[in-house]
Amino acid sequence: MSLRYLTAGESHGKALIGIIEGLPAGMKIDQDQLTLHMQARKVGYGRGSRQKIETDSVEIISGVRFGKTTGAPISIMIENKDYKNWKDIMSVFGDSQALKEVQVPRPGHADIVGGIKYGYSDLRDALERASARETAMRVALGYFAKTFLEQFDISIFSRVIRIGEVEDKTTFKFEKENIERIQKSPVRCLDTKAENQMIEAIDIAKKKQDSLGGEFEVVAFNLPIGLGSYGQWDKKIEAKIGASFLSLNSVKAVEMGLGKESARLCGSQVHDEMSWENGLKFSSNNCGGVLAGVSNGSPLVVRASMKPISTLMQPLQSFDWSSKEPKMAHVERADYCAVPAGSIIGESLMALSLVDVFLEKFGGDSIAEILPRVKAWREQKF
Ligand code: EPS
Repeated sequence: MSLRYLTAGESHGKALIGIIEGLPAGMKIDQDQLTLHMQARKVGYGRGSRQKIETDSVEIISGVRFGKTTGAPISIMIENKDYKNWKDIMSVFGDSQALKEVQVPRPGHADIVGGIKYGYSDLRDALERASARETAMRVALGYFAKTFLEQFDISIFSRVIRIGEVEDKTTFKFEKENIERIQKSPVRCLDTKAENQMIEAIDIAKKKQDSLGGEFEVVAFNLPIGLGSYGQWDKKIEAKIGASFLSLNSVKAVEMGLGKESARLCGSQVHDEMSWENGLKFSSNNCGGVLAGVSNGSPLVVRASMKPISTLMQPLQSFDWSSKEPKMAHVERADYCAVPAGSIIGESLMALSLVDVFLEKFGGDSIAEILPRVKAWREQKF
């Protein structure tokens, strides 16, 4: 693995912490860009009130000096602004006896498996770390990965293509107008008709005190051919992307290119025809930019499906963790739909996976060392 990263922190604890290691020296880091990058995950129709409390400002602790990476591990911190309201409940020392413990696990959440696995009496110990608050840190780490890729003119965009039953069937063309349209949309949807229906679907779910899932698409443009490898299972781009996207809270399925649809079609309808015109050309991109674990120069297209949020204001049937008597599930403040946020997180996950395969191929200690290597690779003649 050429790039490693770790996160720590609880949803209502003092802060989230992240470490990213493997990025070269000499990369320009801009605090304003980082702040802007963090805002996208906080917005989106269907979010709960927590986002009004958090600022998600990132403090860089190490690995950056005078606005440039040094090549040392980068460590960063995001303070949880909500912590001041949870100081007693999330206290590092003392005891929890006097506090109200979470005793009724929510169907679909980590509460019960965490409780059994770690032997907690207060199920809050499970939900605090399992919470999607952690994704704020992965997005912050993703800023460094995206910034690295931008040095090589690689850009990553995302959009929402489904919320519940509502689907946006348009294809995404890499055009400024489309990108701006998605960025302006409260549900990050390209098609205006679908956007209105998605908003309506979220409103209905909220009214019914229910939640909604959906699907988002992440696309990376201008990747060089030859990233990843079929030489070993864990070196394939699909393996890295699959693991990373499936590790995102609520994600239940990940597809690349035509994805599941390819199972229904004949080979002649699926495989992208090729030609050589001053370089490799494909007549379509059903494979989603990857052949046998290796990038083929077409846009890398990934779609992920998210299940609905598991905290329901109208709770489902569960049981009391101490008495084992039936009881309705624990209710706590939550989002109604987090798919627009999911799409933003997906961009960072994609960036982190791609930097890993990129460094495996072109790795070096400084940007200055890597740039000519990539240029020469891109310009080679066959
Ligand atoms: C989450 C529950 C909500 C979300 C949270 C993820 O938090 P709270 O319980 O404090 O209302 O807002 O997501 C974030 C805080 C975030 O920044 O994304 C959960 O249970 O996963």
